[in-house]
Amino acid sequence: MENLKIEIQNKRKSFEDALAKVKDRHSLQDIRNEYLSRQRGIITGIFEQLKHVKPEERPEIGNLINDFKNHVQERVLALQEKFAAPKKVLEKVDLTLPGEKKYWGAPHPIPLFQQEIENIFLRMGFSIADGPEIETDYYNFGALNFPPHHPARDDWDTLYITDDVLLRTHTSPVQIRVMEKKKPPIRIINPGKVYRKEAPDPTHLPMFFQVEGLVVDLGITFAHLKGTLEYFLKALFHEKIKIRFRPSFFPFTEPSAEVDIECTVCGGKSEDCRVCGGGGWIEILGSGMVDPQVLKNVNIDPEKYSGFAFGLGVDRTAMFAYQIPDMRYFYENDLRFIRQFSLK
Ligand code: FA5
Repeated sequence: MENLKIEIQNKRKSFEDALAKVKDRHSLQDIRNEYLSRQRGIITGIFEQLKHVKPEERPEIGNLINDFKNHVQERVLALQEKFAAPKKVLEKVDLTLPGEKKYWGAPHPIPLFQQEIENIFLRMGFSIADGPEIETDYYNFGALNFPPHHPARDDWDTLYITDDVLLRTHTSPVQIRVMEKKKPPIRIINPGKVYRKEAPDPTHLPMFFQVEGLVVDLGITFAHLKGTLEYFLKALFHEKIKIRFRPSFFPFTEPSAEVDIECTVCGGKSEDCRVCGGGGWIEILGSGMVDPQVLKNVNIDPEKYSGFAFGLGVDRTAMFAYQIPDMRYFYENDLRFIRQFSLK
C-alpha cells in the first residue's frame, strides 16, 4: 500500500511539472490523453493496481486515486478554457460611415438611344414594323436587286446558316416584307439587330443595330427624303449638328445618297482622329429613292407610286451623340461605362 501511495504522489508531481510546460491546446490534449485515457491512461493504470491492495485498505487508496483523478480533470479543464479559440467579438458598427450603395439595373445606352429615334419618327406619323434576324437570301439580297454572285454582295458579307439562310446584314429585308403585305401609303421604320463579317474597330462592329425607314406613296420625291432626314437629325442632335448628303450606290435605291455628320469626337480638327481618320465627317446612314425594280418585285406599280428608304446605324450615331471615341465600349460590359447612362 505504501508503494502505491508513493507512486500516486510521484505521478501527481510529474503531472504538475508537465502542466507547467504546456503552451497550447495541442500539448494540453497530449497530457490529458496521457493521464485520463480510459484504456492506457496513467490513472487507469493506478486503478488497476487497486486489486492487489488488501480489501480493508482499498477505501483509503481508492479515495486517494479518485482525488488525483479529479485534480487532473479540473486542472485540464481550466487550461482548456484558457486556450480555447478566442470568441468572436461583435464588430463595432460605425454609424457615421456612408451606407453601402446598391445599384439598380439600368437600360443599356443603345436601346435608350433607339427609343429616342423611334419617338421622333412616331411624332412624324411613322409606325414601327418588325422582321426576323435570320433571313433568306431572297429577302436579304435577291428582292433588293442583288443578283447572285454580284460583287455588291461582298460589302454585306455575313454568316450563312445554309446556302439560302443567313443572319441578315441590314434591316432592308423588312422593306420587302412590309410591301408584300401592305399597299401604299406606307410610312414605317424598323429598328433591329444586324450582322456582318467584319473585324471590330472604333467605328465597325460585327453585330450592331440599324433603323430602317420606308415611305411609299403617290408623288414621293427626293425632296421628301432630304427634308425628313434633315428634320430627324436636327431633332436627334438638338439642332447642333452639321449634315451633308453624299452621292452613293445601293442596288435597291436609285439615286442613292449617304448622309454624313461632322465628327463630334474631334470636331473635324484632328488630322489623326481615330474615328473620322482626319476627314472631319463620318457616315451614319444610307438612303435613296426605292428602285422601280424593287417596287415591281412586290407588285407595286412604279409608274404610279414612288418612295424613299434609309438605313441608319444606331450604334454609330449613338457614339457621336454621346461623343464616345470607340463603339466597342458599348459591348464590353464595363459597368463604369454603362452606369453613366443610367444617371441621366
Ligand atoms: C445599308 O445597310 C443599307 N441597307 C442602308 C440603306 C437602307 C440604304 C435603305 C438605302 C435605303 P450600309 O452598309 O452603309 O447600308 O449601313 C448603313 C449604316 O449602318 C451605316 O451608315 C453605319 O451607320 C451603319 N454601319 C454599317 N456597317 C457597320 C458596322 N460594321 N458597325 C457599325 N455600324 C455599321
